[in-house]
Amino acid sequence: MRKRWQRVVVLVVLAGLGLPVLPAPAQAPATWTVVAGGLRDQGAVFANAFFPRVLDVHVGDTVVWQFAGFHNVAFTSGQAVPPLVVEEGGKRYLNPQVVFPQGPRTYDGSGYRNSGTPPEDPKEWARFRYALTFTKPGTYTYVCIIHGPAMSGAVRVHPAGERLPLTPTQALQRARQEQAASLRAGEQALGHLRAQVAGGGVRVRMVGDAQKGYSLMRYTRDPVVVRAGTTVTWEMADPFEIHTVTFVGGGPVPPFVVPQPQSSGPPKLLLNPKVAVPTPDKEYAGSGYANSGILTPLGAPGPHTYSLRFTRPGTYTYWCPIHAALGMKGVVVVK
Ligand SMILES: [Cu+2]
Repeated sequence: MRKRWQRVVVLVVLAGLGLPVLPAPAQAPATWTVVAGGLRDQGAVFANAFFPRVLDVHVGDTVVWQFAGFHNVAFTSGQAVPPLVVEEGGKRYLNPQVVFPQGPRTYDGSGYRNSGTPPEDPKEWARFRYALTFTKPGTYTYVCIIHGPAMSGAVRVHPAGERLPLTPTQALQRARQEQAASLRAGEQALGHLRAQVAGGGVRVRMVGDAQKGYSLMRYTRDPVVVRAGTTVTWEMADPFEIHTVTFVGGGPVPPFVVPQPQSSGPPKLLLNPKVAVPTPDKEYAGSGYANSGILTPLGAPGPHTYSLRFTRPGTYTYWCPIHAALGMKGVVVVK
């Protein structure tokens, strides 16, 4: 007992001299990398996951998200996740709380932090980064609001000096392995992406896999060939994405988002009604504009399907304007 008191006295004296009393932190703050998404086959295979999905770091460390797709990184601290789309005056806009950066670049487990999204052009994605420094130990989950709760990750922030399972270099290797596995699984699915004959019609499924962390930005590998009078039904089977089925009849593919400049601040990002709102067509006779409107991911409120009966022989190309930059189009051949 006396010895312990003597030690305290010595420490207090040392502290008074300005000498270091506590052991110095084991290491300087480290920087870690998380890869957001991934792309393969000219954008046909799209990884919808964070790699590594769980990352262990020390308090004081910084995590840098490196983007490989159109995603965002949002920490909500247990609060409700902001919606991707907001309505105003009968129009729908992308939520500025999602598409623009929010909050300071440090995080202690409270408040809202958001990376914002990269520019729309896929060529710009790889340059986009988001850095966040973690100032308090804890386990923090985050989500990509663009792709919903199926695309989430976690950062486990350990107290200083605690042993971590991986170094930053090893964690990045793990990230690359996980990303390659997701993209490989997507590529395999792409290999047998075919329409199915079902109940007198033909079904085209828009595919994704929450477990394996990918979506396919194609409808079918090969054109869908049907007889005149056949109904084709497109069906969402993807937990992450929204798509449309849009026949443009030789016209241009309309943009999904129309930026509206404001007198001050960032533009408002209008969802083009031409893409977002369905046309009433039940049949397609080979010309004009026929559009499904937004088909929503599995697990979200619908619509999840769109049907058109093809009445006239011809070769018809259709698009998903949301993913046109990734080459998402398909062909129906009517005989
Ligand atoms: Cu799409």
